Amino acid sequence: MRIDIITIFPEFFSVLDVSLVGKARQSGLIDLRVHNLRDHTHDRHHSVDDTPYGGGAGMVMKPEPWGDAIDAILSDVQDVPAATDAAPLLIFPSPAGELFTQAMARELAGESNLIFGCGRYEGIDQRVFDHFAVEGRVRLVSLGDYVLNGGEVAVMAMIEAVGRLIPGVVGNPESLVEESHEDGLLEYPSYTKPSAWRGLDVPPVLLSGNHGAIAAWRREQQLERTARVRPDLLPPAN
Ligand code: JEB
Repeated sequence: MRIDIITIFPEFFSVLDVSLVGKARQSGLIDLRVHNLRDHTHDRHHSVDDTPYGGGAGMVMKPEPWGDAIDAILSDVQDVPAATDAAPLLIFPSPAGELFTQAMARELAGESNLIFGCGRYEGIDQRVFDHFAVEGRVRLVSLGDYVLNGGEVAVMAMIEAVGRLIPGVVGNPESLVEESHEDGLLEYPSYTKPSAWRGLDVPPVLLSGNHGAIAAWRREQQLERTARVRPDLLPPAN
């Protein structure tokens, strides 16, 4: 999968050199490129923002650098005809976007080419989304109902969630299926050695060797936890 990121803070993304995504990049499973939006400014001060039409607080990102940065990536992607069938998907993190979920992560993991645009200030001029939606595919996506200062942290979360679903990135595919949200419930609690620690014992059923009893206990824990912490995830009781 090829992933392009446009940002005014390219240094944020140095964390993607490490851990799982870092290994996937080294092995060639993920081709990740970070682009500085300021490289696509043409004025002396490399301006990326201006005051909002209609007034209001803060600044808005100007459309021209975004248009030029995205055009440059799109023509570069078209020059390298990989196994790419569909057009690249443009994703803009936004507090006004649709909610990012595990289901969306699965959809995105099936794409061959993602382009992430990281806004700052009060966001990006609406015409950038409208322009690229005419010919291409554009999605505004929100991490959740809280306010961030820009799209960078949201993009890192999305790349981590999508990256681990790409075949070959996570060592054990079983660990993908067992996890939170893949079956619509929260995870069961996990324990490792020692069996007694600071007066707290591992639940005896886990030491019993009775695999049926262990599976039943884990399912019960999942249901109890989900009902207590995230009742919204349970199917309606009627
Ligand atoms: C994403 C962003 C800003 C109003 C207030 C602040 C670009 N879940 C999320 N919360 N906030 C963002 C997000 C996601 N995804 C987010 C992009 C930008 C916040 N801001 C600051 C914009 N409008 C600028």
